[in-house]
This record gives sequence, structure tokens and C-alpha cells, in this order.
Amino acid sequence: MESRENYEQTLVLIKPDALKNSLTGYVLSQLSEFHTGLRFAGAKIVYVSRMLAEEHYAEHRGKIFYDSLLDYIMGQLHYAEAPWKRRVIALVYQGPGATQKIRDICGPTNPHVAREQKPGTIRALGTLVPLKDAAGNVVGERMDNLIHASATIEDAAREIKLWFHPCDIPPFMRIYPTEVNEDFYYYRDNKLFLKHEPGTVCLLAPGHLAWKSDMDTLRQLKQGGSAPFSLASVAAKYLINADREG
Ligand code: 3AN
Repeated sequence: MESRENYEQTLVLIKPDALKNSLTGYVLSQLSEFHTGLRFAGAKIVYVSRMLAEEHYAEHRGKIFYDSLLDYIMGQLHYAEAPWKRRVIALVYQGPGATQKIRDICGPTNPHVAREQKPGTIRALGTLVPLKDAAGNVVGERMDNLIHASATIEDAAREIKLWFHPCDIPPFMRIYPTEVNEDFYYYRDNKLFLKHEPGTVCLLAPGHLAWKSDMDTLRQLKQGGSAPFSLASVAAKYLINADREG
């Protein structure tokens, strides 16, 4: 019987620049069980909405590179003229030391630093793109570094639950608490509805399996209280690939 720490999970996103440069196979091979001893626990192709991008990068809100970072993960920069190609590959890897093992293979956030200090890592193949203001002055840079990997086990829990439903992960591989929902929850324009109204979409119906943390958030929002996580952090996942809008 494997011990509990063997079930550590981490999130990987193969970002639009990796897809555009046909590096997907290379990345998957670097992260393969043969190299890492880790197993796939989840995989999906995601059209990244603005809501999902904002939730994923919530910690960077307000920074100079934030807007550009959202455009990047949404595929708007690498597939400006081809919205139908905009997507990322989201993966959950499971196994002992998953988070650190994958971070080591990814290398430093900044591709220039990666090339200098950790050649051979995935991000050493990335690029730096200058960010300019309206007058054309360089005000910062964006790091197109091909891959996202959760930085800590806590980040991994938040991120996996943001990108994946429990049912996207095989039952024996789920490590976060789940619950069977008993109510109807609908969503429109950043508001929660308990009954269907024109233009609302159903997030959850009775009998659906959900992350317990999502249920806690929805219950508290329903009662009008302050919730541990935002409505958007719950809704973004249920709306993945639901429509074509940003
Ligand atoms: P990592 O992806 O290595 O965990 P984070 O979470 O600090 O790094 O940043 C997420 C993403 O935001 C990075 N992958 C990078 O694209 C971008 N980023 C982070 N810091 C900067 C920065 N100082 N300038 C430009 N882009 C940045």
C-alpha cells in the first residue's frame, strides 16, 4: 500500500507559447513518469476565459505586467488572429514531491535567468517580451515561459480546484474533500442565483459532486455572508469551455 505523501498533487499548464512553438511533446516527455516518477491524475484542454485568468493570477493583480499576463494565458497574444487556437493544456501530476520535482524541471520564472543558471530546464526555452506604455516607453517585461507549475502544495490545492472538477480526476486519485451538492446554483454577471432566470447558467444541480471548498463558498454566499473564496473562483471552473466569450 502506498503512503499518503505519495498522493501529493500539482498543477501544470502548458501555455499558449508552448503550443504555438510545438513544444507540447517535449514538455510532456520532460515530465513523464520515466523522468519524474509522477503519474497523470487529470488532463484537459481549456479555452481560458478572462474570469479564469484573473482568478489564476489573482496574486499579480495591480502589477505592471498583469494585463499582459492575462492576455498571454488567454492566448490572445500568440493566437491574435486565430481565436479558435487559443487554449492551454491543464494537467494534474501526482506522486511524492510532485510540486518541487516539477518546479525543478521547469526552472526559474525568468527565461534569461533560466538560460544562465539552469540550462536544460523547460523555461530556458522561453522569451522575454518588453512591455510598453502608450508613448512607446518600455515600462516592464512579460515572461513568456511556456509552462506554469504550482509553486507550493497550498497553491496546488487552490489551483487544481480552480481548473478541475472532482469528476475530472479518477475517484481513487482525488485528494481534496468533496461533497454531493443538494441545491441549484445558477450564475450570471458575477451574481449567484438560486433559481433559473433568463441568461443564467447552471453551475451545480442536486446530485452533482463538488469540491467541499466550493460548497462552503456557495453556501455562505447564499446566506449573504462573506465567503472564504470569491464567487468567480467557483464559477470560473464550471464555465470552462462553456462559451466563446472572454
Ligand atoms: P512562477 O510561474 O515561476 O510561479 P509567479 O507565480 O511569480 O512565477 O508568476 C506567474 C507568472 O507571472 C510568471 N510565469 C510570469 O509569466 C509572470 N511574472 C511573474 N513575475 C514577473 C515579473 N516580475 N515581470 C513580468 N512577468 C512576471
